[in-house]
Amino acid sequence: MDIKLIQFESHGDERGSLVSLEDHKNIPFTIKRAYYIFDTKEQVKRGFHAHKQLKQLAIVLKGSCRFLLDNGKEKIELLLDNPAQGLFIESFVWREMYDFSEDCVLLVLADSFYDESDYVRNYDEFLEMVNHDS
Ligand code: T46
Repeated sequence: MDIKLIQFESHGDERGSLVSLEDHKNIPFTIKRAYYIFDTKEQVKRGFHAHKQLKQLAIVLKGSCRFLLDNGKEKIELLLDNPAQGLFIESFVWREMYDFSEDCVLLVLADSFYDESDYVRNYDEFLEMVNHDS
């Protein structure tokens, strides 16, 4: 599966913690866009799509949420609850996000600008695309 959990160096001292994110150092691409998801209502599920090109890295800055990741062959469920960890997601990975804690703030860094034509929002279409060559 083309995903990776990246552990960031946390610069901590008696004042607290600090994590720094840098293109092509601890972020495996050039950051073109950042967005964040917060104030998510109870029982809400988000995502339900894959991307054709986009690479992204998700960091839960506060609280927690779960990701279901699916490459058409296997599925992995991950709990994100550590602001010093980033989940890198390559293209052609179906994602669903759920179990958002009330205080969850999910930051996502992306390697491209927003482009609706890059989304695959139909699961059967996604399966056809990833299983095309096998
Ligand atoms: C992803 C997961 C982790 C914009 O106008 N600009 C943006 O950069 C984004 C990301 C979204 N939007 C608009 C499009 C929709 O009208 O915001 C609305 C909500 O987006 P969406 O329903 O796609 O949100 P999620 O949480 O299902 O998915 C988002 C990202 O879209 C997606 O790329 O991988 O978070």
